[in-house]
Order: sequence, then C-alpha cells, then structure tokens
Amino acid sequence: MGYNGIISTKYRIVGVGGCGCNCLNWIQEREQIDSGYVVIDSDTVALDKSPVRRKLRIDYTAHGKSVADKMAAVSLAATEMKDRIRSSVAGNDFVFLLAGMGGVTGTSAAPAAALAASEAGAVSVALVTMPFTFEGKKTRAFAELGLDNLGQYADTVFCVENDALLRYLGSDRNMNMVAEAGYVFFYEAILTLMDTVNTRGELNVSLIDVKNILSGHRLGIIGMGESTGGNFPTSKAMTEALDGYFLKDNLEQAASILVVIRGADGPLYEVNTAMGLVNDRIGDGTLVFNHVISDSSFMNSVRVVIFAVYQCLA
Ligand SMILES: Nc1nc2c(ncn2[C@@H]2O[C@H](COP(=O)(O)OP(=O)(O)OP(=O)(O)O)[C@@H](O)[C@H]2O)c(=O)[nH]1
Ligand SMILES: [Mg+2]
Repeated sequence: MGYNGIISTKYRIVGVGGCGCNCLNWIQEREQIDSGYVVIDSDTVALDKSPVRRKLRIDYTAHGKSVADKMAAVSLAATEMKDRIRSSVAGNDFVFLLAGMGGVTGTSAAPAAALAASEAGAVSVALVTMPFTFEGKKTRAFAELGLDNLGQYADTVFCVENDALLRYLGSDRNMNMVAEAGYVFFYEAILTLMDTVNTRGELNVSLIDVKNILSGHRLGIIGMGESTGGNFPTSKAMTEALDGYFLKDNLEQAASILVVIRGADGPLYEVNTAMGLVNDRIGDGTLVFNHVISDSSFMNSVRVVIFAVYQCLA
C-alpha cells in the first residue's frame, strides 16, 4: 500500500495504580471514545468504577504487613502478569504510563509495565507525580525509590511534583482541582508529543527524532506556556514555559531539549528571538530540537511546550 498522506503514530496510554487510573478515567470521560486505554490496579473497587474498558487487576498476597512487604508482592505479581500487559499494549510506537509515586501499586507495578511496553517494541514514556511534602518523608523515600526503579525500565520518566501543582494553582484551590491540574498537564504533554510526530511543522522534528530523544532511560521535565495577543507572544509563552513551576531552571545539564511551538502564522516570525531565550539557558552539550506548527485556528495566540531530558537515571 502506498503512502496516502496521513501519518498516524500509534500510541497507548496506561494508568497504573490510583493516580494513574484516575488520570486515565478523566481522559476517557473527556474524550468519550475508547482509544485502547488500559487501567492496571490492585484495587478492585476502583477498577470496577473505571469507565476504561481494558482492565488488568493485580492480585497479590503480601507476606508481611509493612509497606515494603506489599511493594515486593505487587512488584512480583506485576512481573508475573507481564505477558498480559505486553499483549494489551502490543502494536504501538509509544506507550505512555501514568502513575503516582509514593503509594504501593503504581510505584511497584509501573516498572513491570514499562518493561512489558519495551518488550512489545514501543518507546515507553512514564509520566509520574511525586508526593506532596505533607505526605511525609517516608512516602517521599518510597517515591524516590520507585522513580529509580522505573528509570531502569522506562525509556523516559517525566516527573511532576505535586507541590508544584499546588503552588501553580494557589492555596484557595481544593484537592480535586490540584489532582485535575496533573491530569491536564500529562494529557497535554502526551498530545503535544503525538502532534509533533503526526503534524509536519515549518521547522520539523520527525518520528525518529522523537524516538531518539525519548529512548534510553532518561529523566525528563516539562514546561508549558501560552500567550495571546500583544507584542512578542512567542517569547512570552517561551518565558512562561521556561520559568513556570514545572521546568527546573537548570537546563544546562539537559542532554536534549525538544521545543514545540504552535501558533498563528503572524507571531511565529519571532521564533528566532524566543529560541534565543532557550539557548541562553542550556549547556554546550545540549541538543536542541524545534518543531514549529503554523495553525490559523490559534488566531493571535501561541503555545509552547518544552521537553527537557537528562542522562541515564541508572
Ligand atoms: N496529582 C495527583 N496526584 C495523586 C492523585 N492520586 C494520588 N496521587 C499521588 O500519587 C501517590 C500514590 O497514590 P495512589 O496512586 O493512589 O497509590 P496507588 O498506586 O494506588 O497505591 P496503593 O493504593 O497504596 O496500592 C500519592 O501519594 C499522591 O502523591 C491524583 O488524583 N492526582
Ligand atoms: Mg490505590
């Protein structure tokens, strides 16, 4: 069959544990279509309630009562069901794993899911939250351990601090709003990456580029910014993406930076100036990738998403 002008990169989103499944439930309810999402959890009630059709239950028996005992049991059970996870994600270029680090299930089962995705031939990209400070030091320590484990199996782990979501929204917001801000952030990140590989840009990054940027056990952070009207909207959106709560300011150590800009034709002339802001922050060894899409539906606004990836976690 010849090329028909439509490139469509296949991807699948998988939620692991409470946070990951909540996020996927939110995506499913918003999209109202079954895009082959998969929820994986040990919580039967939560799985029953999920609107996502493909559900995998982790059935585990812990040999002790401590969190560490439960984590070891979940990790073993998830590894034992790796073939089922692999079948559920087969045939995709990318598998996006969503999980909250710090609890038992997502923290312990996400590495096996990442391995299953890699074995199925996909680039596995994990998007995870790190616990709020108020959840305590012990939860933080489990989350850090989980992040290290996940980094050994996922191609890239993008991390968002729940504290940063709180700061971003301000203190008068309730927990549901904070939780939802995380879902929006992750979903925007996934859609932007898929938009990058599926929509040709004036400045273009290919599927192979994106696979290379995200492959090979990297730790990543993401920044987003948007600006409407006025002078230099691209630079304003870029500054917001660079200085926002989700992008660490130390970009000097980044191995690669992917900058995706989408906006109306007019403001894009100042891409050069806006990219200068990025180049001022990065190190000599940072590779820069640019994807710029002109989109007349954006009227006079510009949206910038920056993906920064760092070297090996392991
Ligand atoms: N932003 C956000 N963070 C969440 C949400 N739910 C949980 N978290 C975070 O994710 C961490 C893990 O929580 P869960 O995902 O519920 O835990 P789990 O993986 O289901 O693990 P167990 O229930 O202990 O087996 C928590 O410590 C929170 O920091 C959510 O809806 N949004
Ligand atoms: Mg749970």
